[in-house]
Formats: sequence, structure tokens, C-alpha cells
Amino acid sequence: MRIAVVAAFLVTGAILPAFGRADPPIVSTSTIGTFVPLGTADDAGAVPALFEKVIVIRDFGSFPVQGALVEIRFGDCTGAGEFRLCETQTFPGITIDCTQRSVATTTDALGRATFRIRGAALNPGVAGPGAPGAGLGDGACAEVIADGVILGNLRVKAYDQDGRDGLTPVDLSLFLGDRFQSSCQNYPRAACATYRSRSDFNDDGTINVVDLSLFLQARFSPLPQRSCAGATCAP
Ligand SMILES: [Ca+2]
Ligand SMILES: [Ca+2]
Repeated sequence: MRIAVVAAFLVTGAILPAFGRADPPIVSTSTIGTFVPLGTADDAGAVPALFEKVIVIRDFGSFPVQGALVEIRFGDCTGAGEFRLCETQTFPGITIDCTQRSVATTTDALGRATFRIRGAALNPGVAGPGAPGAGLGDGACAEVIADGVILGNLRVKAYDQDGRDGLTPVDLSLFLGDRFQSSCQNYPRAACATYRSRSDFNDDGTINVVDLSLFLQARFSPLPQRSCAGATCAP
């Protein structure tokens, strides 16, 4: 009888909380950063480390939360904005829900959720003198949620600027449009109405040679770098 009770106790998980995480994610102790890049992959589906985004989830006591489900929701980025997610994500451990336009993974023992997300911008190109092609500007459109707790928002970057043919001189040309047609080449984002966050790859508020260097690193990551292997999620 005693054995049966103990077995039932174990099966129902009644004593499991003693061994698992107990506290929910906390905004003030977790680290989400300010931006998330969308990247490309090689023919084998490997997504370069340059496109990695790590979010660290901690509890009230600043202890890492293991096994938390961390989602990045791109709803406004794709609905009202210029970004697109690939329907097929190839980085290990991440899942995609095109209905929610969200990508998710679970945290490791150190509370880290590691993403390398495949996607693109649809940069329409230079619309006219002095203004880069339309886009979200400075909007932090992506929302980070861990175990149902909203942790904050991120700006989105995209190296594949036209969503096709991988990374090519066309993408470089579109990036340069954002770089040189913007009126804030050397000023922080707040001073510039034509700032396009998609091309500010290090999110320092200025689109300059540092971002160009990052683009070239991506461009010449193990070749060739491909766009989505299949369709994109509907905006
Ligand atoms: Ca492209
Ligand atoms: Ca920058």
C-alpha cells in the first residue's frame, strides 16, 4: 500500500516542484537586449552565428530559469511592417508558429534562450532623393514573452533585404539606400525621421560603416547564403 502511494505521488508530479524551477520570469532581472536579427542559412540549413540572438531569463532572485518557453512575436513587424519570417526554421531547438508569427525555444540550465531566426525585410528601395524606402523606422515591433510574461520589445534587423536569392549585391544596394538616403547618417535615431532600423545591424542608432562591415561578414559567411527554403509566413 505504501509503495502504491509513493508511486502515485511520483506519477502525479506532486513532489516535482522541489526539483524544478519554481519562480516565474521577471522583467527586471531578465535580459532581452534591444534588437533581434533576421538571417539567412547555407544549403545545409546552418544559420551563421552572426545572426544569433540570446535572451536570458531570470527569476525574482536573479537565478536563471531553466525550461522557460521564450517566444519572440513578430506580429506588427510583419502585419504593418516590412519583415517576413521563413515558414521553415532550421536552427536546432526553435519552432515557428506562422499563425502567431512567433518563433519560440526553451531556456537551458543558464536560463538562455538561443535563437538564429531565418527571415527577411521587403525593403522597397529608394523612393526618392533624400529618403530611403518605406519601413518601420525605429519601431520596436517584436514582443518577447517568457512563460506568458511579457518582458519587452525588440527592434528587428534584416540582412536579406529583398527576401529572395540569398545575400546578393541587390541586398547591399538596398542597405546602401538606407545608409546614404537617410538624413541621419551621423546622428542618433531620434534626430532622424528617415532612419530605418532594419539596416542598423548593431542597433547603435546610426547606419554607417560598422553596419556595412556586418553586412559584408554576413554576405561572405559560408557561401552561398540562402533566403527562405520555402514560403514565408503570411504577413
Ligand atoms: Ca536577397
Ligand atoms: Ca549601426
